[in-house]
Amino acid sequence: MPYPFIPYQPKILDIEEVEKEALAYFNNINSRRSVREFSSKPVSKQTIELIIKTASSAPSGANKQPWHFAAISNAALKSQIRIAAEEEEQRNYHERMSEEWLRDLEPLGTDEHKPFIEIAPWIIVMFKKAHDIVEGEKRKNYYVSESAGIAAGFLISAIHNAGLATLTHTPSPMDFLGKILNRPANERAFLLLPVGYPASDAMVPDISRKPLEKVATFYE
Ligand code: IYR
Repeated sequence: MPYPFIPYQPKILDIEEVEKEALAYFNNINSRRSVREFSSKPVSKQTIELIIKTASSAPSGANKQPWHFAAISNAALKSQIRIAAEEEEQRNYHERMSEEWLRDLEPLGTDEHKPFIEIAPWIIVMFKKAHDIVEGEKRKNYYVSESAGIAAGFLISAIHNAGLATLTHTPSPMDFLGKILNRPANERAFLLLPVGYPASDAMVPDISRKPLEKVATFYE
């Protein structure tokens, strides 16, 4: 059965206004940095709900919205997650990662210690759903990684736009997150994102973005 179709009538801006908006959004998003040092200053649940609703408005294959967001402020759970994440990262940094990978990460100064998981007032664990279970039956999802990746992008931009900081942390393999959070088997943990204010003395590496000519080709 087709959906009923409804008019889509966003406010139409003229060319100059479009340019202005594009520039303002670029300036906003381009000031975002991945932050590893957080303040423990509280962030309201309402803010987290709005950020997740923004992420969940992302496009997805056949509009299946194949994701789930676990938002955790509970200190005991955050501590349990930190311990398990650091155990995986200990093995990643000291056994599993190749020399090339370690060399690539060295300038960023990352290591197996992840205090931000406990310090940030919230962590959001994003799960992707390979399939859904509807009334006990398996229903297919499509382009699951692409869809979840797009939603993660929306999530990160919503966090930044609200004046907060985050980091895409990947303590792989991440199966421990589904276990600790008691998630169903069709959900696979995908990213862990601490959310909060950056620490007042937070430092970030002085990296630069590739110039436009390196990342885009125009065919006019
Ligand atoms: N999962 C580790 C390692 C790591 C990997 C990449 I690629 C990064 O850009 C940063 C870290 C961690 O989260 O520390």
